[in-house]
Amino acid sequence: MVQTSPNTTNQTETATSVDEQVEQLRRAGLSIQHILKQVETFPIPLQTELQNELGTLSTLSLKLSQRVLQIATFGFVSRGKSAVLNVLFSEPIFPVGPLNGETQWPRSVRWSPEGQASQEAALQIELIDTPGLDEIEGQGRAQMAQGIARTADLLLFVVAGPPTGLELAALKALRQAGRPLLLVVNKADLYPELDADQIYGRLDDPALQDILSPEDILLISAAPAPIEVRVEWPDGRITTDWEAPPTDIESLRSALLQLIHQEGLTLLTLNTLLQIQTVERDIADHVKEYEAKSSQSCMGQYARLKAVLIALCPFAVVDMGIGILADLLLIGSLVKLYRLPTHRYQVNQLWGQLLLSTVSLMLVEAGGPILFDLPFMGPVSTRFLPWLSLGFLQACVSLYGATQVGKQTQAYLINGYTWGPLGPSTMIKEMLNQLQPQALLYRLRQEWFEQLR
Ligand SMILES: Nc1nc2c(ncn2[C@@H]2O[C@H](COP(=O)(O)OP(=O)(O)O)[C@@H](O)[C@H]2O)c(=O)[nH]1
Ligand SMILES: [Mg+2]
Repeated sequence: MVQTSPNTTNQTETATSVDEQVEQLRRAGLSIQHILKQVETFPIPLQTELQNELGTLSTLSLKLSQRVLQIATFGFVSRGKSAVLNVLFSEPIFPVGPLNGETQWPRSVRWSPEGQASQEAALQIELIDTPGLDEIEGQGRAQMAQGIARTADLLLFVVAGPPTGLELAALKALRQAGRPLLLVVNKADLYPELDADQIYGRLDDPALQDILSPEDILLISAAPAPIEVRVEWPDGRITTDWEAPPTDIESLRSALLQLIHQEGLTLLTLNTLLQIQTVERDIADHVKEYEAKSSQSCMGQYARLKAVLIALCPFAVVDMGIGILADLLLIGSLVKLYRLPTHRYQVNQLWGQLLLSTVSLMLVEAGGPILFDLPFMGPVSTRFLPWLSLGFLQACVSLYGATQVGKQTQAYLINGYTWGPLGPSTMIKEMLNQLQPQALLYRLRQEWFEQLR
């Protein structure tokens, strides 16, 4: 939970020490290198298909090595998103104005907050300003917002005074990105009576109340409207003048500093790992597709060969031998093809599937002759049909068995990939288990656990 006191930025309050957080960040970097090395061993056409994924991985790798924590603003037009970032950055870097559309496209700037806890834990902060959600037309607006929200580490949703119904709907849509969120209520100078609890009360949606608590609702005035002041001159003249009251963003600044100090490294590492996990799943899907459409699809080849040999061979014991051998060869060649690290995860299901394939073949071998009342004597013409039927049944059962073994092996390999010692899922699970209930990230813990499969 974000507290607003600037004096509570104490690293020892977090469950994981700075050293551990730095180590987790380093391991996340290694996880990317590991995937890149694997992809290098893939056939060239497959590597070409993976250009987008490789591009994302190198961006993530750079983000980790430079330790860039991205904070993005979202909200409707003229709520003061640009003004808030300017005050944080202490320079008028983003255009601000009463006219709609001052900010036409997303822009970002690096911010180095003073007083970072230690050199070791220091982070670079990238502030990202976006156009108003209601400025860009339809599809483009949703895509732009979702695109930035999915990659940014922290989202600031800026409203001016109490959020409107449309703003709450947009906030809910943004929440789908599954990123930590703060609700920034700007222009508080115009609403002196407003407080965080009142606004929290307006979030009548459990999905929003789950992720936001009153402490995550920050009332600020980034560029308070000038107020009219009466000036009494020594000669008795009275005139009026306009004076801009001082900005008040202290609650936001201290909440951000606290978050950066206490959870910054974890936030960066965890968010990057979640993205690595998505990329890795995409890569696994590409490999699966590539394997399936390739004329040398080993799954198809082994399954067909197994079915033909078993259907043709009249000896039950030999059939069993062929069945087991073909399934084992299939597993072996898939392991080789995927070049994925094997891991004990799900290995029991894999052996279970192999056993099921073998037992079903055994049942057909034992029950088939009785089922078809196989004639061993008599003219060939009367023996042909029952034997053909048995062969067909054997072929179907072995084909089905091999396909199931193949699919289970694929699932096992892909899971082994992401659940290996350097796999993102393993690291995400470890980090989620270490989160403390008071952390902002803790609110998303359950959701992120559910994404692990
Ligand atoms: N009264 C008041 N006006 C503000 C405040 N912050 C920004 N504004 C004004 O709101 C208008 C829109 O600001 P801008 O930052 O361009 O909004 P954006 O479209 O959300 O980026 C500008 O005229 C600002 O001066 C504030 O705290 N109080
Ligand atoms: Mg703007």
